[in-house]
Amino acid sequence: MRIDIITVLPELIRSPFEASILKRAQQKGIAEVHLHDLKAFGMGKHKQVDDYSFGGNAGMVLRPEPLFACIESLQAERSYDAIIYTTPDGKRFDQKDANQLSLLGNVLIICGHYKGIDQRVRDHFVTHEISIGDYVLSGGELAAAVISDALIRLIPGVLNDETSALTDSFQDDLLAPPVYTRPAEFRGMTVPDVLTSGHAKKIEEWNHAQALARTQERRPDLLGE
Ligand code: 6GU
Repeated sequence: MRIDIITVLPELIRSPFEASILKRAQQKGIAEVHLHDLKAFGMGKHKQVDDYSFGGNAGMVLRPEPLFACIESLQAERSYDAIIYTTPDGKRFDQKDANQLSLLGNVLIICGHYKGIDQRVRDHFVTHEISIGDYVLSGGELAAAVISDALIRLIPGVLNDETSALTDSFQDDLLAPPVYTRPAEFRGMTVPDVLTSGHAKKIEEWNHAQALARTQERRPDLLGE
């Protein structure tokens, strides 16, 4: 998978791609992430990328010319299976979206900023408008990093058996059960006996019951209630 990200603040999201799982995925050649500074396509000697919105709504909007120029220069190199725009008024991102998008080859993410981007860019290019939750961020960059992480970790070969995505919360519409590691007793607090019993079937049943109870308690909406 290749992810291209268009942003006015590339420095804001460089580091997540330079550590841990996302770094290793790129080193293994399984994923590539490329950041593109929109200011390189800015207008005039000040490389302007934004302007006041028509109609008087306070706040700056990214102008169409730099975005069209940037997107078209990327499209000249490859075609995109999805062009995502990160925006709080988009569809709320969930694990099903991540699973589907993780199967794609070339993904372009346009980071919203200020009051957003000119609607003509959305109408002309964007295939997916995505929000990562019901709260407002200063810009779409952190959302783009979140989405990229969620996609890349699902690509076969990125995670090993111990970190397998198959046991993630949400993969079966259940939250993950509690987990324990050594020592079996710490400051008088013990690990549930079943987990140290070596009885695989009983452990699986316990995990499922715990996952169900936790989901019931915290996220009954996932159980359709
Ligand atoms: Cl994608 N962008 C911004 N600016 N805020 C958000 C968001 C995106 N998702 C939730 N809040």
